[in-house]
Amino acid sequence: MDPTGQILEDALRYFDAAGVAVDKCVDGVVLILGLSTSPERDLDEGYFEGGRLNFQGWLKHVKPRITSLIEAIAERGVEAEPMGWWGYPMSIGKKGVISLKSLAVMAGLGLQGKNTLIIHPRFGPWWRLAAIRINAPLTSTGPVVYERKKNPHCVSCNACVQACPVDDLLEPYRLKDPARCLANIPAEPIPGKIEWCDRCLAVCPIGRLGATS
Ligand code: B12
Repeated sequence: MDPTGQILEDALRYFDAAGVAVDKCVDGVVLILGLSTSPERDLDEGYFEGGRLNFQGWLKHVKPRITSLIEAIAERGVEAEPMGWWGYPMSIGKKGVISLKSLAVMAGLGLQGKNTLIIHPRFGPWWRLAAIRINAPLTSTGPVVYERKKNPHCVSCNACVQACPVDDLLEPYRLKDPARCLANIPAEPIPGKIEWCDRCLAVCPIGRLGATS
């Protein structure tokens, strides 16, 4: 098996989906990883503590997988490192935004839906993305360039657009004003626990919350 195939095989031991993107903003190549989220394995579980965001779900479920995968790749003599915080780049870096959604499209893992999220054929929007930088000339698994391609699943559906409580998806496929999105709302009765809005995910007819691997 070629090095790309070997590393993808390693990745699929820990994640539900994996692909390679080649982005000029990144030295080396990017291994994009997808993991489904569910009430039993809630990757979004998070708290506000002392004004800071604590992503418990990611630490519990993604960090150990990233660590094991990097070890497996190192055993093949290939250098790899998580991008951002345990594979979750949070913000704009020196070389521009590391957009996991764009990289997932470039790696051929799926297309954005009208709710802007990458839709998985089985999990729908209920999966999260992570990235590892690999210092090896792996082959891209997708169309290489990011294209604004409409999702065939969304052609005759407008459920997410209609469900958004702040009308932020009126121009589908992009958030009109990201600051208006009610993504994370600190909630009661567990003080500080984030109660995700997630209405544009909940109404998506593709996949369902709880469909884990
Ligand atoms: C900042 C951020 C947010 C911000 C702002 C989001 C935004 N769209 O700007 C806020 C806090 C609002 C947010 C909310 C959510 N987020 Co968020 N977020 C991020 C983060 C850190 C960066 C995203 C970003 O700024 N991208 C740049 C923007 C400009 O890209 P974009 O939204 O795709 O916009 C492009 C398209 O609109 C496109 N476009 C324009 N017109 C058209 C037309 C067509 C036809 C097409 C196809 C495209 C297109 O052009 C834009 C520029 O390229 C990423 C992690 C990462 N580093 O990638 C997670 C990430 C995107 N979020 C994610 C999630 C899950 C959410 C939430 C569901 C909350 C939650 N439960 O976690 C909500 C969903 C809201 C929504 N409907 O988009 C996941 C998405 C996973 C997936 N399956 O796609 C990511 C990848 C995190 C992860 N590790 O998995 N998020």
